[in-house]
Amino acid sequence: MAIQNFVDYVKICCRSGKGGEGSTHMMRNKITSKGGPDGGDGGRGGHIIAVGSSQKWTLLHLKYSKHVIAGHGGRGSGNHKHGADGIDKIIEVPLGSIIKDAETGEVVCEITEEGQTTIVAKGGLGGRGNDHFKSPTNQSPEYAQPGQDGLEEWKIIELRLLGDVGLVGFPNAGKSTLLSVVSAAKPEIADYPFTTIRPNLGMVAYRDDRSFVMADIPGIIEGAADGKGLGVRFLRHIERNPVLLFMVPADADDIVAEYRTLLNELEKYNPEMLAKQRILAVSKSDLLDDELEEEMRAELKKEAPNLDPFFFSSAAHKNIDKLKDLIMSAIEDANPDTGLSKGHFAPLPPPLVK
Ligand SMILES: Nc1nc2c(ncn2[C@@H]2O[C@H](COP(=O)(O)OP(=O)(O)O)[C@@H](O)[C@H]2O)c(=O)[nH]1
Ligand SMILES: [Mg+2]
Repeated sequence: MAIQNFVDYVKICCRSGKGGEGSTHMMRNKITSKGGPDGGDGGRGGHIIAVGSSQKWTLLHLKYSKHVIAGHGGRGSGNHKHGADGIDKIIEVPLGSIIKDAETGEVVCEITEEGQTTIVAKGGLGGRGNDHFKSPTNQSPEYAQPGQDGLEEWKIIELRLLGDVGLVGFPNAGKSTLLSVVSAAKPEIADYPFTTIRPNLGMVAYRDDRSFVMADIPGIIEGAADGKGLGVRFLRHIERNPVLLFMVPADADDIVAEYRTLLNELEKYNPEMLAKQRILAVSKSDLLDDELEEEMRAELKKEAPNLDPFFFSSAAHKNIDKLKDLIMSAIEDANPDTGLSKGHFAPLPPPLVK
């Protein structure tokens, strides 16, 4: 999938249908020349309805349809005939979509399940026909209600991938490599920053037929939370992951400082991110021999006694199983009631086509 096709944010104008007007018809036929009112009600205007679909992976299909418009309700007619309801407009959204009001930022709904439906903009009510307005003093009202106007509202749809553990690190930390080693996902990997230009999810098989979902997002760069670079756009994808795995490569100049910068960026983006379970891991530990690793541990301990970073190497497959244990127990700690992840398992995106 090309980058520009991975659309995870759209702003659309939802216009629901106007209700049909009620009829002011009076009954007339061969034997009744001056019958009473028999005008039917107008039909309701069409709704704009969002439906969750596991067949959609992005919001691309909504990117070029800025205006989403539902049909108007039909007018009522004689003989108490109800007007037809306006045609609803259905928009399919991927699981993990969040719909917000563009003006207030208020969350309208969050779609996480296949077939889940929500009315995003309600159609106007149909007007009532003259029959409803009969009274002892006015037996043949020539009045009927007009239909209620539809709504015109801007909505934002955001896609957040759902996973259990999110990888956080600068570009080149080895995030995508780790995902490719522990899951069947095939993320882009290369020795230059910003290889990963869209998020990747991988299902990681664990012991006893259990599994968790790992989310690899493009690397965070300093200033990401202020909107610099690619980083911030993707932070929302790990906003709901209960566990974050921070990765700093063994050849970093200053591991503790890098970790603090990452924390800082996350906090600037959303302070709640720091309430999650965190693991700090030093990746690419194959670059260190045992002696050097010990030295580094001792130094880190001196500098930040509480950090206790975990060393692993995807390339040498060193400590990978232990890392999985660590992640799984963090997921369990995050969701103590069930012992299982509360993160919904989002469908995996289709394989990359380059
Ligand atoms: N020596 C070593 N290199 C690694 C390891 N993991 C990843 N790399 C290399 O580091 C570079 C960046 O890796 P990548 O997974 O794309 O990093 P990302 O930007 O964090 O996703 C690539 O050249 C990888 O081959 C590792 O465990 N050891
Ligand atoms: Mg990557």
